Amino acid sequence: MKKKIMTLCCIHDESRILLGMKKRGFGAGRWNGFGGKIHEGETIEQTAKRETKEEAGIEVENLNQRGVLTFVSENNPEELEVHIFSSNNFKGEPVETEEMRPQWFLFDKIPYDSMWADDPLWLPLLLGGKKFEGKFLFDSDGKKVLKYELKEI
Ligand code: 8OG
Repeated sequence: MKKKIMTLCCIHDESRILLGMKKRGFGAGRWNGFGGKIHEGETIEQTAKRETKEEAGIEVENLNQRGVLTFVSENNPEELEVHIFSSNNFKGEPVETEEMRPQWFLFDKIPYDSMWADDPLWLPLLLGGKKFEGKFLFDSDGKKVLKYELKEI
């Protein structure tokens, strides 16, 4: 199976998380953290920092490694391996970019209905300080989680 390595950076403090509305491409119309595909010659941490700068205009410091989630879709031979990071520390002000429109959300107002279907399963673990790993099988249009395994590590 072909594997694509990606990052996702969740920036939060004790009560709020910074999400971006994806304006184009894969996941458009959904709120998400910031991230994307690893480039040749980059470390995963470099990818996480570069993508967050490109998508939200901020420079992340102190990345914390929180887990690896694997996503497969029915009828798609490609597997996505997403390395999840968190940070509560960045330089600059979040700005709207061509790719994303950032906005802060209180933890009890997280817009799960407009996020990937797996997010309500693992994001509470991340916000609760946990590390985790998991694997999710999506239906072919990427809307429903058909099967999953998730554990704290
Ligand atoms: O480069 P591009 O914008 O296509 O990257 C897609 C981003 O979306 C990348 O940060 C990884 C992330 N992502 C998935 N699947 C899922 C998912 O199921 N949930 C969340 N929260 N993010 C995902 O590729």
